[in-house]
Amino acid sequence: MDDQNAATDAGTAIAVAEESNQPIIGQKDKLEELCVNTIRFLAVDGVEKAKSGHPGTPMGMADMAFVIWTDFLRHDPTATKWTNRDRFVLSAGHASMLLYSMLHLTGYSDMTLDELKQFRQWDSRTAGHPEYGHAKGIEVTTGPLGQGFANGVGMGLAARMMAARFNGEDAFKPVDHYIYAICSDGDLMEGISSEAASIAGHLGLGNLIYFYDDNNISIEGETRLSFSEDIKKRFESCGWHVQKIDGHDRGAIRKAIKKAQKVTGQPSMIIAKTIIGWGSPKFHGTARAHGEPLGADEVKATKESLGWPAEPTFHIPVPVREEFLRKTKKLSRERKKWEKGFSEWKSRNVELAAQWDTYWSHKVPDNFESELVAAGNSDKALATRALSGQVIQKLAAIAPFVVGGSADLAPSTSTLMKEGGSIERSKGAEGQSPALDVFKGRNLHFGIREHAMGAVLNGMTLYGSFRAYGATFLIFSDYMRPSVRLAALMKVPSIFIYTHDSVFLGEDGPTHQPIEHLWALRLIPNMMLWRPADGAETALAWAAAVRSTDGPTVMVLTRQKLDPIPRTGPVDIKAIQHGAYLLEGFTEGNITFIATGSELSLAIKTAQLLGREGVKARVASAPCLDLFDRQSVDYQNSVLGDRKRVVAIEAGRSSGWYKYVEHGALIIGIDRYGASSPAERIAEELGFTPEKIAAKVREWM
Ligand SMILES: Cc1ncc(C[n+]2csc(CCOP(=O)(O)OP(=O)(O)O)c2C)c(N)n1
Ligand SMILES: [Mg+2]
Repeated sequence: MDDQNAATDAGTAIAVAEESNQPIIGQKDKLEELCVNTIRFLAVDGVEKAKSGHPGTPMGMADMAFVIWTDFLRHDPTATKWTNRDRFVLSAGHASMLLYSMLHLTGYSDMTLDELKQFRQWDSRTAGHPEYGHAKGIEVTTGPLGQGFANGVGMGLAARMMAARFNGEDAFKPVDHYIYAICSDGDLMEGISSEAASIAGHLGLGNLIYFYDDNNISIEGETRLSFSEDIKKRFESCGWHVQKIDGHDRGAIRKAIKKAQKVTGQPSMIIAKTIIGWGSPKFHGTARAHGEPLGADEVKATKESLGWPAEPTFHIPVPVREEFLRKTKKLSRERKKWEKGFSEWKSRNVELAAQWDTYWSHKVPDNFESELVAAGNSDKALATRALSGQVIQKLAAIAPFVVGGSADLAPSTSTLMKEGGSIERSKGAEGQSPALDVFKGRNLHFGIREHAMGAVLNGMTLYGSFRAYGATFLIFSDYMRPSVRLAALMKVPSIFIYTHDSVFLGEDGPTHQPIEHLWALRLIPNMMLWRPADGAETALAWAAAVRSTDGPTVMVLTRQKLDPIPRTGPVDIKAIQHGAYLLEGFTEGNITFIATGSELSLAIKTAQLLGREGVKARVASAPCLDLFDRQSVDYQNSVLGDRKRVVAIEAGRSSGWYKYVEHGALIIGIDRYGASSPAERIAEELGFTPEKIAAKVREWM
């Protein structure tokens, strides 16, 4: 049957089902029907008990989930970090009961029935949306729609890059798995999915097998209210392989997945027509089924209509439990087979095997920090973006698992690994997906797609083998804030590089000049923001970023050149790692300057100027306030001194500094938008010169 016929057929079948509301579509295998209804009613009961959640979507997706998880998804609940497992991303994360039920039914030990009963309650593993880290087997979440779609692309890209590195001539291929995802109308309405689909299609990520839960419903009602594009054409035009099926026909789902698996040079989108709230006599096919409990009467009616016992709730028939475990066991045998093949592969490929371990362990040399500090050294005035570029070249040499790219700004962000090779289509083959070999490259080209870049980085990082960075201008961090926040929330150590970090970028003007961004980013909990002032601080920011295991790093770098910070003798690595520290030669005085990044040399010059007038000032550099916050109060006091006698200087919003000083202190920030002009004039106008600051200090004193 061709796609068009299949779709028409699906439409007819759905119409019939809607009419009769009998489970007549899909294979009429009784046991399977029982399994699928178990998934449905776990969601119904979970939401009912919590009095909150989304029952209808799991009810509609149950057939897809059942087929994916029991016939295809190679996973082993006893080895949840198996590197070659298939990944499953529930991009429509509001359907979280679906995922929790699958984890429970397939035997993930920490997803007990009690957890299902604690859906959406304090401290349960079954949060409203399935966050990474809450329970084993949750690969990634989407609370904000569209993110999961793009995370999956990052996982697919990482898998391709690993395959290029390790699937050689040897008959055994260590990397040969898929990324399965289910996304929804909301995911596809969000722009991020278009960006991510565009990248995935461009790169021909044939390891992606995505389902679109095409149920015509979102919160406000039918999608005809706001969504009418041709999804098939949209994805085809992005280079995807697209199929259309009836999402309740398990035979069709199986066939479609098999077909998708054979398409190796294109990502696959399977558009599956489904009915939200399938089985509910009153609410099926309506927005009512989306986001509220069915209510006692409708639960009763639904159970009756599908021949399900009203009691007990959270009912799992014995044959269903057995069937799930039997099928999961069969799938997990693949792991044992893989382990055996892999250990033989290791003995045949000793050198590659050692590299493999480095990728997955992120092992760095013992003297990692000092090697990077040496690489970041410069006697001349250089921008911190350029110093970061020097450090990146060193990382390229000593940390093979570090990869990254930029949203079309690599020359400006200085993030290119010079010897890294680039993941791109070859010249003369613009219409074709890149060959696997190309994925050996380390430089990624995200195109001008910051939103997807953030989420792709998170997906790559979650994949496990890479420490990935993405770069753009600080102003455009706004375009990727949701991903930065999710990385922090889920403790994912992605690395975000933001250059052109202040009004001193100059002539591009206020649309490009960050003002509130430093504090806006610092407000995100569980994230380290570094704004280094010289090569040593930049190097240690990188070291911390690469070593982090429990949260993202944001690195904020200048466009303009900065005078080197006077340091005599070896760099005091420990001091910098405290996040803020007093500079040597500036440890005595009645007032304390504290500054970050480009304003540190300004603070030094001002202190020197005042020094000539007999005013002694201390100067503290604060490259990472998030780290400084973790130090003891005694240490913090030792740096800040009398908190009323502090002058804080930073080219951005001033308000955040009141966390560190008492009222009466002097904060020199920028609480207006910038202007288009050469940087020197901006500094003059906004009072960021030693003379202007010294004048303010004199007045304040
Ligand atoms: C970025 C973002 N905006 C809004 C929401 C709130 N929200 C959650 S589900 C939903 C509707 C989703 O419709 P659809 O994706 O079709 O899911 P279905 O109703 O079919 O389950 C909305 C607006 C969200 N989670 N993320
Ligand atoms: Mg929908």
